[in-house]
Amino acid sequence: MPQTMQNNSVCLASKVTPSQRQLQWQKLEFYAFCHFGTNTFTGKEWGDGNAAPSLFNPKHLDAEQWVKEIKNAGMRALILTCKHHDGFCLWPSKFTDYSVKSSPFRNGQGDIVKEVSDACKKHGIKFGVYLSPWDRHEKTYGTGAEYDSYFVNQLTELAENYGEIFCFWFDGACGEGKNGKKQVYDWDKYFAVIREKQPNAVISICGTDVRWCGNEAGKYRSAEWSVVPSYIGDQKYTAENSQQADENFAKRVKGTDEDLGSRSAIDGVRDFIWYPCETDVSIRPGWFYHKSQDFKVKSVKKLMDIYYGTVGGNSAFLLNIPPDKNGLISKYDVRVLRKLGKSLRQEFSENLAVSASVSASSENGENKALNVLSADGFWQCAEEDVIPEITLEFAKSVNIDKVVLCENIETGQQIESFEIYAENESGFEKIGSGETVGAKRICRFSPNKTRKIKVKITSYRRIATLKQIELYCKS
Ligand code: FUL
Repeated sequence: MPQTMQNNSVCLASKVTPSQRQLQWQKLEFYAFCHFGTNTFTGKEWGDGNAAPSLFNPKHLDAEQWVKEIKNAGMRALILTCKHHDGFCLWPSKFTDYSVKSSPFRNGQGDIVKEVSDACKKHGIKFGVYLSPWDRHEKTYGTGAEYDSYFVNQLTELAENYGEIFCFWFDGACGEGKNGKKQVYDWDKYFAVIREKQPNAVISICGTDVRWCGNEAGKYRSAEWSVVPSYIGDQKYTAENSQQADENFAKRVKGTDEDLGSRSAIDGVRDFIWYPCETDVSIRPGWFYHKSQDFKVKSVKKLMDIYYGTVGGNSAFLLNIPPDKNGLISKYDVRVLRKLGKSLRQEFSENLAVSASVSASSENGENKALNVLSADGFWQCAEEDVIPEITLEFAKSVNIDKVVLCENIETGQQIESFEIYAENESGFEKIGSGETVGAKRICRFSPNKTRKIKVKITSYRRIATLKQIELYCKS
């Protein structure tokens, strides 16, 4: 244990670890959101629940096109808005007529949840469900128990009929305002259905497994902690910080606090949870497709920046790609997605670290330094090693422009600061540094020709581990 561990809160935080389902979810890293529904046809962002189902007619809907483009762009899952705030259901729910069954889509015989979940299965990506708790159409909304049963019935339909679901995403947004309907959600009841029927699924945002980053603008923290004070996991806290009115919320960068987990942020706190971050942002200004935004699709440069800041900054990246009125991802978005996929493949074409030899300032038992080169095991320094170092050495010099570090989060998140050095003719030169690592930290710099890369852990909590070190250079 390092000398720097003077504070009890830090010790408590360092002992918090993820659940199995959180560990599985963390591996997905980058996945898609698809906002689709009556708003796609009315041009709204928040439907009021009165749009006629007859408007809903995506004549060329092709879920495989969505999934192929999403997968090709490097994403590993897709979350569909099965029901947004307007209450319209993309599957023929038995509990309401406000759904695809009352629309001209496939003559009222269609089921978009089925088509999309089948396409995900066929192409090997995971499928997730967004079901808005706030419902502006359903008459029982605001009655308490009656609406809770309605919601549970819908959750049950989704959990039972569409195969494996990796995530249930509960939005905190509600625009009822002072004089609107008040529904006190029975979250425990909702969660119980999910745990029983889909035990491996994470419950996100107004849920216990995955935390909303606090904004919708793609803003990320420079130091992201997955261990945070427990009150942050309270659904009320999430709802209070969520969208309350149909205005330009997606542009607001100020969300919940900038620092949730550092020593000063947790000083005096005794209760902690493992509550890892997800950053959701739309490829367009709106969450739903609007033709007027065809020329406002985010650039590859912007998306890559968000990718590095989120996936490479201990957060998942949930990128919204809204299908258009035809039921297809539009050519404007496809163009960017294809370039994005190509860019990611070029940036991470070959992990150069695998041919290095590895040494460290210390090792702890079986947790050898060499383990950082493979998916199995991890490196852990000796207890008395205050500033542990690990060095990767090559027989011949290599060009490197990115270092990827992963902590062994199964034993908690511990690293508080690190530095990266590359050896050149005049010795070791510092090429990167940062605070947290967590599940993944990607450090970028201009290409360095070097035979040695050294990672120094300059501050950590209870134990210092690295599960993996990867090195890349753009091809
Ligand atoms: C917000 C909602 O109000 C938006 O419409 C969108 O669904 C976004 C992902 O979450 O809270």
